[in-house]
Amino acid sequence: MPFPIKQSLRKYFIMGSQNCKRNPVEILAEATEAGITAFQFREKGDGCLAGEARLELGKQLRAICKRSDIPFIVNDDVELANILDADGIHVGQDDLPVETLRKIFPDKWIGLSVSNACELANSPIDLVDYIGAGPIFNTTTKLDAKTTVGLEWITTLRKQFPELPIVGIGGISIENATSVIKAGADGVSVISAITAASDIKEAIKLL
Ligand code: TZP
Ligand code: MG
Repeated sequence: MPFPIKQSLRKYFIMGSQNCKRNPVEILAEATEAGITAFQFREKGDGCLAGEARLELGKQLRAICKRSDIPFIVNDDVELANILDADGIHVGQDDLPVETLRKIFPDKWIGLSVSNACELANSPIDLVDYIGAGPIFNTTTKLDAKTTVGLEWITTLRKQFPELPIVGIGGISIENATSVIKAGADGVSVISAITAASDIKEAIKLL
């Protein structure tokens, strides 16, 4: 993995076509020009693409990341991560176990969502490259999001794992992003702060 992980987590953009009111390829192209530091392809939820259409979009988004030299991470799909030659895969607590994933992908980044102490206790943190902590704030983007955990969750994780790459997620906006960093996160991951912005470049600059 040629990318420095903590720097890559700084402005981590997550998107699938279901999050977009216009062409996701254009949105990602603008976002990379504006300085996002990593991208996750998360084609998931109401209205998402499947099959060939999903793969086709994935190929285009992958190509943009390659051109812009930022890591391309696939959400929760081993086959897609393989086909698209992703730099990493991000999974939740109910997805394929990290132990299994690590065997499949000795060299790819593995990101794991961790939302509370119970999940943390059951997570093989030594096998993951970073964790996604949240939802920090209320979000309407993910309908089945877990209970909002607040900035305290980041503070707690940071105390316990001084060196672990941590990215905050959930309801992060231009207005509250700094508080996430101050609480101890290495970066912020956002969907709607970018996809719903009237001026994507300005939004990313302000983030
Ligand atoms: N996981 C926890 S909250 C969330 C995900 C994928 C959605 C984040 O979207 P937004 O629009 O940045 O709140
Ligand atoms: Mg998942």
